[in-house]
Amino acid sequence: MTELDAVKAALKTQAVETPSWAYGNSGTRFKVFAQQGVPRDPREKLADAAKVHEFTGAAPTVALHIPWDKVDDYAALAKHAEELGLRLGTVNSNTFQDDAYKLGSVCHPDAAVRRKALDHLLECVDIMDATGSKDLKLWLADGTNYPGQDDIRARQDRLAEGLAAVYGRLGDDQRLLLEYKLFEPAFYSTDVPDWGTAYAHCLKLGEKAQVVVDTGHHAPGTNIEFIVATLLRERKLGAFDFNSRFYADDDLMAGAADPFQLFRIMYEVVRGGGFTPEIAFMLDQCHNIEAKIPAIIRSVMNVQEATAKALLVDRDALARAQAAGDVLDANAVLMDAYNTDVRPLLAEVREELGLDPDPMGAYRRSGWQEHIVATRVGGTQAGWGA
Ligand code: LRH
Ligand code: MN
Ligand code: MN
Repeated sequence: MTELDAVKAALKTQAVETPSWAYGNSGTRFKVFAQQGVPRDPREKLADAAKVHEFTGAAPTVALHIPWDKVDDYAALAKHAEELGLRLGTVNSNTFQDDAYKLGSVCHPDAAVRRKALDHLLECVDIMDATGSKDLKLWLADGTNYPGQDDIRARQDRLAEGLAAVYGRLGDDQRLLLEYKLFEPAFYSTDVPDWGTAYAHCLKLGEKAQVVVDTGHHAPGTNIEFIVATLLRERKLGAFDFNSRFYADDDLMAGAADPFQLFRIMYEVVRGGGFTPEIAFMLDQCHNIEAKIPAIIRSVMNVQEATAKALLVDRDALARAQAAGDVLDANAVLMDAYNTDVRPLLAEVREELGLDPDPMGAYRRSGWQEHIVATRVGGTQAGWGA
């Protein structure tokens, strides 16, 4: 096999999970802009996700958010996904949209609120049992707004206790994925603000607990690829939430704001042996002003392009330049790969998979957008941003 064939073979295995909520209406706290043809229920979200997979061949799973995707029968929803050529992926918990959670969820000072949050998290594991999902993703909106509002250490103790209870409920093949976020909605202290805190909790919990890196959840200038390299080295990287940011947690299309950063991240993934199904490569974004399905197709393509470039890095030449201390050559090897136009290569990969080489054009020509606009009235909101 030539090196190029190996790159192509790797690209054919790529799977990007799309989030159910990206198909719904969304916005900012200022305004949710309703679009035409938006799904009215989880089944219609899956129908749109199936189109993304049909035209990219690289989006076989869909993440759920509970209760945004609440249904009576989760096994039936999983079966429906299968009929559409999809599988249900990560179950995302939601302990941030209930009045009870004003002062937090599993870190709340009141034991009754902590119990309510824990019950929800345990219910998410029940749902995973029904859907066959492997991963439970926890993002906690817990924190405080004012110094002195609550005891920072006591909140960590409550967090550890809550996480341990969820961890104890996991099946052998299930994982707890802990997502950190620098700030928001709390502004003074956040209970899981960074990878170090998430890592410390996951380390204590055990092998089935791993960290989620959401690319939008860092301070400007943070070297995210360093975090990725470190977590991979410690076998504690569980998943990505890909999206783009200019300022804060903007949730723009992955690879739109800083494609070079996405390349650097994917290079560390490839370098660290992380390009495997063990790591969930998920999108976590919303499309407030752009058409949703094509935006998700574009995002999947952006992840594919960053991955192709990362796979093209001449690692032998890079290792030689690094060992020789040749700073300029080493940097040039990396930049050569980044500056390669991989679009023709990906078009070839798609053709070899029996797909249209141009997923955006194929979607446009498919008539699906016209179909959903004509048949769906009153689309659902993604769940937040109102
Ligand atoms: C929090 C977050 C988390 C949520 C999602 C909707 O900002 O990234 O992953 O579940 O947004
Ligand atoms: Mn996220
Ligand atoms: Mn986020």
